[in-house]
Amino acid sequence: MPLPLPGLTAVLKAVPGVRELLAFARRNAPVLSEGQIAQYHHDGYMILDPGLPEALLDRAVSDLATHPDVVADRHHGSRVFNGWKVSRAVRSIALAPRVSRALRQLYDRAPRPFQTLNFPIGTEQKVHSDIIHFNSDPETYMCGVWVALEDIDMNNGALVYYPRSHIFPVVRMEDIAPGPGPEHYPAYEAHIARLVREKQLEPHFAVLKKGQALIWAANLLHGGSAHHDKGRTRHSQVTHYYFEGCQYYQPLSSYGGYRHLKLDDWVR
Ligand SMILES: O=C(O)CCC(=O)C(=O)O
Repeated sequence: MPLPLPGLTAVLKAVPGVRELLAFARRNAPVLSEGQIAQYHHDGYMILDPGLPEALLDRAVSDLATHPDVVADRHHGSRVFNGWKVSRAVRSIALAPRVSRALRQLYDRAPRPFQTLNFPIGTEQKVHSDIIHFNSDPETYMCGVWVALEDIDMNNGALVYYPRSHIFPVVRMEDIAPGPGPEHYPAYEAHIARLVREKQLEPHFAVLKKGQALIWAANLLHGGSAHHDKGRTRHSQVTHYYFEGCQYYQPLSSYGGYRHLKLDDWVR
């Protein structure tokens, strides 16, 4: 005779605190296998399906469609900075539970999303490591999660990245220029381009289906590849995350012993 499990479940759920406990367990259930975690740390990136509803992805695009930063003077650098402040869909993507759980598994600390960027077309941004912009103490507790808001292929500006480049020594502006200031950025880009050439790094391209995400480690070299088909869009959202319990700072405006700290503007 089958056990009366449905009835038993209902009885258990009626016990005070059990529903909350179940919800907590669901929220914190692992989404990555040990193999996926090892692959991420070995290669410096992983592709994840964050399980975001298509309607949410479309809403993020339509919410920002008339934003002045992407309407007037559209060019490959066009982006909406911190669109989460005006679009609940952008915010929901940045706070996606599956992404948060995956990041917690990868870093063993709670992720803290600190900015969103929404791109209507490919950035064609030169190759760089995010550490030049955002660092933490302890180092490398930072990552980017790039979500395709439409299908991405080799003609509409796929993200380019270099697997395993995250294990190279961190390049600081002070290593290649007289100081950390942003005015030396072209020299930094030239240095990284040379590094890629000299080490004969093999580019990979984030050819992703709508809704897929690429997570990259803080020091992974990446950029935007050529957006060949000018008649197409490349809607995407990148959210940058730090992790709890660190000091967060911006190296390009940190001089000598002074650190330009990231203060309280977390995605929330
Ligand atoms: O989306 C892209 O093409 C580049 C994005 C990027 O490099 C970044 O967010 O750090």
